[in-house]
Order: sequence, then structure tokens, then C-alpha cells
Amino acid sequence: MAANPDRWTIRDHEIRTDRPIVLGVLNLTPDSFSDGGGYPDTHAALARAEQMIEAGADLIDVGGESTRPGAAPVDAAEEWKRIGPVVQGLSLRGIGASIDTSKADVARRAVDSGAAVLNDVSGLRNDPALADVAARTGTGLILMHMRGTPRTMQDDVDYGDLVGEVSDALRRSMRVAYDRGCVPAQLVVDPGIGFGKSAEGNLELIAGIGRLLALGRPVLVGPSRKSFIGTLLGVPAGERLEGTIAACLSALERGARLFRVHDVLQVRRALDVAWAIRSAGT
Ligand code: HH2
Repeated sequence: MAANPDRWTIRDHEIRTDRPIVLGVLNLTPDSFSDGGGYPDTHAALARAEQMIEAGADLIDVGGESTRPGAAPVDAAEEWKRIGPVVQGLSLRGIGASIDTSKADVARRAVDSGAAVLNDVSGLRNDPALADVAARTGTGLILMHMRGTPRTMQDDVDYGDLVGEVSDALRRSMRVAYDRGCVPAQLVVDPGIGFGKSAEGNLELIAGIGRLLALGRPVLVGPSRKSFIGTLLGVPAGERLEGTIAACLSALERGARLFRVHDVLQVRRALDVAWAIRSAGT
């Protein structure tokens, strides 16, 4: 297995990725698949963010547009209206915010308001100018793999060599980032669990995560409450905690170091125990 990079540079500081990093999900959308419409106002959203930090999150991943299969797109003005006050509130509280957006305009406003990381589920395919924002400001930049768009991604989930194709596409996204002035230390890569993959494909991706280490950057996974767990266990989104933990621990063993999850407390505890056992080994 390739060596795991142990540093991720975000703005003016470094996050050590030689231990598991947890991103707590804060969806400010009416229609996200498991927590849509959960926060009636800015106060409730910030209280949830503080609770996740208390529970062990390293960053809060704020989203204003659902990317569930078939989700309707929203424009930049609406997306910013949803997330702007919360991004500003996080910054005032000194909480590191990651912004789940594929739009340069939203990214620019978020970074001007103090956001530390940009999380682009389109891997710079939707709006490559998003990389200019990261290059100019030195934010972290998460590049995720998705086939097509949220509207079309489940139309074709067949691949020849799934892990190889995801790896090649991520390499192309990294190239776009470099061409626009980003440096390697800013980047994190993500195979995009559930984005244009079959239930079996998601298992194959987690099993093959070690191959993505060849890209030379830390690997993030986002299996939280996703439908492949529901397919395996026959349970709804609210009953996928154990499956989420199992997926995170499997990914950890194979080299993933960042985990985007809704259930921060439980996943943090599980990762910490697995990590302690791993660190005790010879
Ligand atoms: N998954 C979702 C959204 N953003 N970002 C990264 N980097 N990786 C992921 O796996 C990922 C992501 C989808 O999950 P969720 O936010 O819970 O739902 P929705 O898209 O419906 O808001």
C-alpha cells in the first residue's frame, strides 16, 4: 500500500492526517435524504454544529444543496441564502467550516466569510473556477468522484474497473486543480460513495480504497447512512448507524483518514478505538 500523506494544509494551518479526521454533516437543505429540513433557523444549526464539535468533529461540513439521486439543483443565490448566516456564525465561533458546494460563486462568498475547506462533489467538473478560489486563498479542497450529475448519476452504474476508473477521474480533477494554481498539500480525494455507483460498487470501492493512496493525497469517505447499507440490511436511513460505523472502520483499515458522517459521537468513538488498536500493533 502507498504511504499515507500525514498533513493537510487548510488556509494558515495544517491538519494532521496521521489519525482519523471527522467531518460532521450539517445539511441546511429542505430535501437531504436523511436530515433534510432538520434545522428551522440559524440558531438551531449553530447549536447542532457546536454539539458535533463537542462530540469530536474536527470540521463541520455545511451544505445548501442536496446531492441525493435525482435532487433538483438550486441557484447560487438560494444556496448562499441557506448557508451564509451559518458560515458566518461558525467563523465567529472559531469552528472550522467545510463548504459542500460545486459553485465558485458560493465558494468565494463562503471563503470571504471565513470557511476553511471547499468540498466539491463534482471534482471541479461543474465549475472549475472553484479551484481559483482555493488557489487564491489556500483553503483545503476536497475533490470527489461522481459520474454525471445528481440528477443523472444513477442512470449508468456499470464500470469495467470501478476503482481504476474512479482513480483516473480523481487524477484528472487533481490536474485541473494544479492547472489553476492549487498545490498538492491542499487536496483531499474522495471516491464518492453513492454517487453513480451500484450497491455492490460501493462495497467494491471501500474494499479497494488502498489503491487510491497512489494518488498521493489523504482519502476521505462519506458512507454515512447511505442506501448501500439499506440495501444490505433492509433498513431505512434512520437505522444505518451500525452499517455506517462498519463502513468507516473498513475504510480506515484500508487507508482512509477522513470521514464525513452525521453521527459524530458514535463514529468518533469507534474510530478512536480502532485507531488505538492499530497503533498498538507492530
Ligand atoms: N456525500 C453527500 C454529500 N456530500 N461530500 C463528500 N466529499 N463525500 C460524500 O460522500 C458526500 C458529500 C451526500 O450525503 P448527504 O449530505 O447526507 O445528503 P444530501 O446530498 O441529500 O444532502
